Amino acid sequence: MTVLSYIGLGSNLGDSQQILVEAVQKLAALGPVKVSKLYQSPPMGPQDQPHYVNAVAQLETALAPLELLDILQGFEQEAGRVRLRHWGERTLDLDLLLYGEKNIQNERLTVPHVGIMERDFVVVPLLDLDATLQIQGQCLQALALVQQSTLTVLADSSWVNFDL
Ligand code: ROI
Repeated sequence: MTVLSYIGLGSNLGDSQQILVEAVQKLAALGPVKVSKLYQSPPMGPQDQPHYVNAVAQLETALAPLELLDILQGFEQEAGRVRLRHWGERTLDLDLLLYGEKNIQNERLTVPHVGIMERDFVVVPLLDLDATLQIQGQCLQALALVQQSTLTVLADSSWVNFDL
């Protein structure tokens, strides 16, 4: 039994686009992966930090949520994850946004991810992957922040080469 999981990717330190490419290539070793377009996004949080590069990946997986979380945290460490301050700049963030239709709440993990509906840098790329996506009965497409998006498209969904 597999589920479709959605993973948010963000970086604003180092060569952010290359860091996201390498993260998605590692995800692709776990199972079938699709990616959203690649976006640039103004920082949510302190404004005196660089813009973020953001995307979302869809991973079809048989891994349990906490197994997947462990792997994502391993990938963050391998990318030399640096986090300078709360809501500040970071080398690589991999957030487990959605795991099928499941609601999960424990000490390590909240799914759907907290704040998902308020973040255009999550909602807009999710809609690239599934334009009909609903979260707890709410159509993402209908959210005001989709129309008022602050994102800039850096590349269409061909920004990762999966043939390596
Ligand atoms: N802001 C943007 N634009 N993109 C992110 O990925 C991001 N990640 C974060 C905080 C610091 C909340 N701000 C962000 O963790």
